[in-house]
Amino acid sequence: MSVNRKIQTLDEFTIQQMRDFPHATGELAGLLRDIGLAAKRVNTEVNKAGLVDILGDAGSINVQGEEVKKLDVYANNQFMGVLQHGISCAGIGSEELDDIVVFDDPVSNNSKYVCLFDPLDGSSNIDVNVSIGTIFSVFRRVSELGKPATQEDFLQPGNKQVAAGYVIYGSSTMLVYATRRGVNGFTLDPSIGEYTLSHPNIKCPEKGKIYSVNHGNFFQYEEGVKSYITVCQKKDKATGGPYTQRYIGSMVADVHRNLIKGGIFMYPGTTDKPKGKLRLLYECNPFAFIMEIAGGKATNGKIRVLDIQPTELHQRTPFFVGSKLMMEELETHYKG
Ligand code: AHM
Repeated sequence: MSVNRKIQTLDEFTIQQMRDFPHATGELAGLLRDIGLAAKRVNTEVNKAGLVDILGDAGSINVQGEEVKKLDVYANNQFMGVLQHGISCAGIGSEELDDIVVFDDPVSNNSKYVCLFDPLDGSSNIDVNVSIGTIFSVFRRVSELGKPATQEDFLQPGNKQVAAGYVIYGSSTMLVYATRRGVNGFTLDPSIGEYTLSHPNIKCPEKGKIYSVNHGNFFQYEEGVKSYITVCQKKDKATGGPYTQRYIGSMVADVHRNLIKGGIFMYPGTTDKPKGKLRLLYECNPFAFIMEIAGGKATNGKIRVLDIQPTELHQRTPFFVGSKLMMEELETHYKG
């Protein structure tokens, strides 16, 4: 007899997915569980962010006698800690750290995955109670199992990602992750402390009504980008314009909204910063992967983001991501 389960937790879901692959080792499920756990801890601290003046500023000592860390350092340590002490990850790369951290112990050296993450993206928004997030990307190692992971494991193009996802600390906390099988979203139910499947098989609408870009930089964008932005603002039956402009300045929140509702997010290069601001490995690759699996597109203005061969850990890239038809319209104006 099979019981009809209405609620499915993240763990139940990943185990269910494993059952379809009899040869799966459970390492990826373990990795996602570890990420989910670290995110719960970060979520607890993010929710208390407004209390920081009561509990003590970064650099001071809190009531428990512990040093109060800046939230992004705290988040970095939580993710690094759970992955290091888990059994599914050979090493990490983090936006917070200059270099990769290879765990190099007998268990980790036999783990087949490495993980890259931005522990707290949009952290400048914490002070004003705006949604922020964690972004992660998982690669299968190319180095020999049984030995420590190497830089090569981390510098793989995004099309080699095995999974990618994000956690949004918003009006509710959600973990969304993609594998080649689909994109699924789980909302944290605070009453049981579990992520439960709330957004199964997310598909990005082919076309939306939202464009997200930092307008303050408008005069620094290339002509093609300006031309597309102008199209977004025009009343036009063919495009469905004018679109609505929405830009939080917290990428996880901006792209999450556009993924669900349909839309386009752009962080182009500027005359001051031709490569833009966003990091290929920690921000763009994961969102490009998620969006493509959901049916959307992601480019740097010239090529698919997922086809960029990274040369350094912290490299930046212009980034355009969103609904398929809106991205195709952008391409008619801007070829990088
Ligand atoms: P951060 O690493 O300082 O948090 O910056 C990343 C954030 C993204 O979440 C967001 O899309 C972008 O910076 C906003 O930048 P800008 O204020 O230049 O528009």
